[in-house]
Amino acid sequence: VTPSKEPDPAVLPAYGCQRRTPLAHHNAMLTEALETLARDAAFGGDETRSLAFTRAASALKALPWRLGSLRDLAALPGIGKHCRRVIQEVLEDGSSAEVEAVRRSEQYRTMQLFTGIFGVGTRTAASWYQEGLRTLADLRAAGPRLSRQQQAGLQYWEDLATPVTLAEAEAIRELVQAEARRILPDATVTLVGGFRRGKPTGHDVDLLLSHPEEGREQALLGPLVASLEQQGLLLYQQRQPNTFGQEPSSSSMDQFERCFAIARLALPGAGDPSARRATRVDLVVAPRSQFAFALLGWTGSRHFERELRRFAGRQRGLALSSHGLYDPQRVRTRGGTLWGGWGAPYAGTRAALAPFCC
Ligand code: 8DG
Ligand code: MN
Ligand code: MN
Repeated sequence: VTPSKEPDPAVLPAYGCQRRTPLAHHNAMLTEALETLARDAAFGGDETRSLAFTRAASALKALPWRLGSLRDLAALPGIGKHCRRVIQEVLEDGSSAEVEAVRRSEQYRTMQLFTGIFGVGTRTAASWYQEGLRTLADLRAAGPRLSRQQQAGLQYWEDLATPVTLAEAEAIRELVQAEARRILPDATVTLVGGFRRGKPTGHDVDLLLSHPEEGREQALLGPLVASLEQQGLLLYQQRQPNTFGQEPSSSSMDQFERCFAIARLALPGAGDPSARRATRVDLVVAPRSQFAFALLGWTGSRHFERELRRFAGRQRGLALSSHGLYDPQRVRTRGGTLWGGWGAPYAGTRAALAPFCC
């Protein structure tokens, strides 16, 4: 059945979290063009502009037919002038001169390369670009200025640039769960991130760890990482403690205990048992009371999460994070400031912030 091409304003709700956004959709040429501009704007530090391009691309992914004319844009929420122009160009000429120029530019290509390295964010990549660095060889020559994390990212760059398959991710989950259960028999290990959204490949393996008994999960990550390390399964690991309810966090990161690691694992199906590959693994630990929110928050996509939080705030007057869903009105000040990890402060204590539901 060919879907109707008649624009229907009711087809697409305003928030990304209210729509189905399938991986395989009908407007890949347009979304790739817009996402190139979104990345380029983010590389230049313009988050607002980047978000406008991302929003337009997100809406197009949810469109149940191939966009044939600008008239169809009536069905899409929030397409600004600049996006319209790019879409028109692609529709008429098959490509956008602006997008093609970005794709060819040395700055964009270098930023893509540098921000693709484990441990390298936009600002670091931009400062390296400003200094005239262009290649991985340039970075290797600049060795001493790299953090331990960046050195590992550079050292295993080739392996880490190879997509992780679902089979590999499942194998890693099994291995981590077996190890976790040796430490705590009822520990749970859940595959989250892109794989939980049904993606067949990913850039890393995101694992959410928990335990049915509140508090027991605190005794998990330390021994787990130590044991994996002892077995020679980790090439790099960097642990961070849980800071929920303790210190203000201005970043959009949540405050769970975690470990960013590079694992060294046998490839499933590889005949040679010594065939091992470096794979990025994120281990996150959530207490049972926050598990549902952590599961939701770590499933992504980043844009879906952003939209979900925007919807919660604007449409429901609630604050959503990977730790809970709160009514800011009901949060009483009993000293201390609690930050939910999404950038907005809420006064109150940990106890006063019991989530609505789990
Ligand atoms: P990919 O690895 O397949 O490329 O994509 P992904 O799985 O969607 O992206 P990711 O970078 O691995 O992040 C997984 C999800 O975890 C993402 O939707 C955002 C979410 N997330 C949080 N908190 C944090 C955090 O503190 N850091 C990171 N990197 N991601 C977080 O909820
Ligand atoms: Mn991931
Ligand atoms: Mn990750």
